[in-house]
Amino acid sequence: MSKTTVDSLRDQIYRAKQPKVDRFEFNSQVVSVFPDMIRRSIPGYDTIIHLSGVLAAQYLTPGSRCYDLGCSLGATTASVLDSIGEMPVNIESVDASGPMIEEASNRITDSRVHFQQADIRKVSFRPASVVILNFVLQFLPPEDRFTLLNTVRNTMNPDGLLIISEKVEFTEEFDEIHTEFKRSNSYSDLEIAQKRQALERVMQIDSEHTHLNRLYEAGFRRPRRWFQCLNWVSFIANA
Ligand code: GEK
Repeated sequence: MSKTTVDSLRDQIYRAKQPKVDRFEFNSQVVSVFPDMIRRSIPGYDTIIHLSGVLAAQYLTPGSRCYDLGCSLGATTASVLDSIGEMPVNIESVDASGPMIEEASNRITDSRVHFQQADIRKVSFRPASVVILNFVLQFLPPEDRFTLLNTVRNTMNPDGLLIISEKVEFTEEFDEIHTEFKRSNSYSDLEIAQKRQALERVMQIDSEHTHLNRLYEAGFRRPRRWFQCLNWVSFIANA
């Protein structure tokens, strides 16, 4: 029913010294190395993606809907498909980047999945049992985050599940270990520094406290952390 591929080129985008480091964009160059880039940058990425599918499957029933917001190449979408077997559901996988959506649609062909190029702040949400935001809220302007979560909450089915994974503010110690993690994955200090510069102001992280409070205020019940690896965290909450 579905076809997924996970191959990717090695990320060398920031390997050479750049005269001027441009603002980071999810363009076709990033798409070509994305699976390699994200695995070498986010500790715990594979576990979060795998478990997102397992968690989603607990809440999906035949005919229900799941949103994968900021789906990139559809890793989370593929994990949900792996966990639900042949169950007939609707998966709405949304990303603002044209090159991401184009490549995701090549990688995953399953009649239950609908890929859409759109800004997640402008989606007309329909009732859903599961909504997943894996590493995307941190790319929205902070002032837009509450409105999105509140809209999602108000359109979800009662008791539905929200999964939200992010980099969060923790101690400098964890930041330093994260840098060591990237070095251990063969990123040089120049690559790490240039990528950090490119992401400045593009990716703005919150504290765990801000996340949990915002989820309560948006109307979610029992927001809770189910995973943490250094400064990377995943929360779940119920509608
Ligand atoms: C994964 N979830 O593999 N609307 C829609 N998409 C957006 C927006 C927006 N306003 N802003 C950013 N994006 C994926 C990984 S990556 C995380 C998510 C990372 C998209 C952007 O185009 C990109 O594809 C994705 O959010 C973030 O688990 O690269 O660190």
